[in-house]
Amino acid sequence: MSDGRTIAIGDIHGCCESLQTLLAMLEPCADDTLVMLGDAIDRGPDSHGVIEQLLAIQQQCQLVPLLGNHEQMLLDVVDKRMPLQDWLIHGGAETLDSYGKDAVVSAIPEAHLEFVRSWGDYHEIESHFFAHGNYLPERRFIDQPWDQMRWRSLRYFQPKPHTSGKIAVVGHTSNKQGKTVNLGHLVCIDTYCYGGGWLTAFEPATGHLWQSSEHGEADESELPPAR
Ligand SMILES: [Mn+2]
Repeated sequence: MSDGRTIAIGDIHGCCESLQTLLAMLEPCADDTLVMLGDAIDRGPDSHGVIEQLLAIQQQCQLVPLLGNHEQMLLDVVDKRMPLQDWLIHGGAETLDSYGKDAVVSAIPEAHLEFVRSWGDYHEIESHFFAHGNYLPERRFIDQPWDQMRWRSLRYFQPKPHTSGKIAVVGHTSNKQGKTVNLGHLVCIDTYCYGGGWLTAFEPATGHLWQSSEHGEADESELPPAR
């Protein structure tokens, strides 16, 4: 067992500057585990740079990247399970732009695709579990329909506490005011970075929050009480 910290990072969505600022604040060391909650790519300015940073940070600490629905779309397009156009209109166009002017899907290096393919569905620790979007409260983690849960917004389905008793840490449902949401049994840290909000990191063990923005701002606070 490592004595390091476990810290979740919310939806990055191509916000490379914010990720850089956040990592500088966290100063993760070899014993620390960063759980990236998915949607690292799409919509924001530099998905290419984000993937490069995530690859690089693995030399510094433990990285547990989870698949978001946007990585799912990328892989579905690459594997020809989804029309390209469906991804492009959901922020995939910005991702391709970050790989070069007029870049096409084949411009994405195989190493990046293989990396994304290695990402997981969920991660759990003693007290909490981590997933991209949502979950079914009565199902065991290994039995969850993660392909669907990656897409399911908290706006339409607010799950009851998970049967395991563990607290959920999720992203996906962006809070347009840039605020974290604490329901007690669920914490959502998608704070709308690409839309002018924050990129948020959250340490479940302490409730500490680190936030950075595309404008170079940085902030630290504690998770507000459950509402
Ligand atoms: Mn999402």
